[in-house]
Amino acid sequence: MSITVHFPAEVRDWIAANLSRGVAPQAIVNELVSRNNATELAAAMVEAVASAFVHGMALPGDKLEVGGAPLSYQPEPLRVPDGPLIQLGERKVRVLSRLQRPAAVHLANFLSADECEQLIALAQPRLDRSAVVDPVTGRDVIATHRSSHGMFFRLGETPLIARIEARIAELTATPVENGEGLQMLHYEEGAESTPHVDYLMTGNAANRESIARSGQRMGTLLMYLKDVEGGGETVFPQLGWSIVPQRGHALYFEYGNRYGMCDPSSLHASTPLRSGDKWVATKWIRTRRFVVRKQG
Ligand code: PD2
Ligand code: ZN
Repeated sequence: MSITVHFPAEVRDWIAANLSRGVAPQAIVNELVSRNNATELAAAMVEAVASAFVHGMALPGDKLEVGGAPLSYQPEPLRVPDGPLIQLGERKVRVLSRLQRPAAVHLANFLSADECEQLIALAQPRLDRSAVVDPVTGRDVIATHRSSHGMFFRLGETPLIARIEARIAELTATPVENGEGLQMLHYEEGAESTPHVDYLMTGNAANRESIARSGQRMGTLLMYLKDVEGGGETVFPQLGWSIVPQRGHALYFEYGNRYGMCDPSSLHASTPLRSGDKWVATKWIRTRRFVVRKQG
């Protein structure tokens, strides 16, 4: 049996702040118990906030169900058409494999060799250390989970980018405008991307504002622009699945469902590059039109 209790906003925000700082959930429960909360209630409050973080959802409101079944992610089928070949404009893309959870498809011939080379040539002079939004402060910082160099193109910045973005929109059945600017990543020997999810965690104000502007991220398309010599594989550690980058191939995975939850099984990484270099273009797709944050 479950009961519904009042969940004071200040307690919820205090739990959120501690989880964001990396305090262990059990330590937060212990602290709440030492402040005269029942153990079951303390555990339910921490679980509710932690579950919202893990599933990329808004923090709970002022009512909390104690003793109910925990929320879990309900997977939905990928938006990508069935079959071994997908016609995208002029291009026939070949399906190499599909996965149910996270919903994913591995494709060959998504980009031509010439398109890969042109993307690299356009990005090369504009590379910088990869910057991300700091999960705690919300400011732009150098990504600590990534030791590659990167840059972003604006939406439709060149005819080539516009053509590729139209292809992505057709593959994913989402409007071009829902895509963030194409991100280019260049990994050199030793560079990696440590395990992370691409959807936005709701523990900081910058991410919550970004979700309010553009909706949550719901899918990622990784386009491999070059074969790798050793290492540099995209891995899903919870599945033990690894994709070896090959020029022109792409990996598309979705992690958002109709209930606004995100799939924690989409945790992924890029293993350290052992030799040569690696080039990847990433398109993150939102549930609504992507609105660029005003600098200020
Ligand atoms: O380069 C990759 O394989 C990779 C792995 C994980 C890229 C990203 N994440 C990303 O751009 O989000
Ligand atoms: Zn990623």
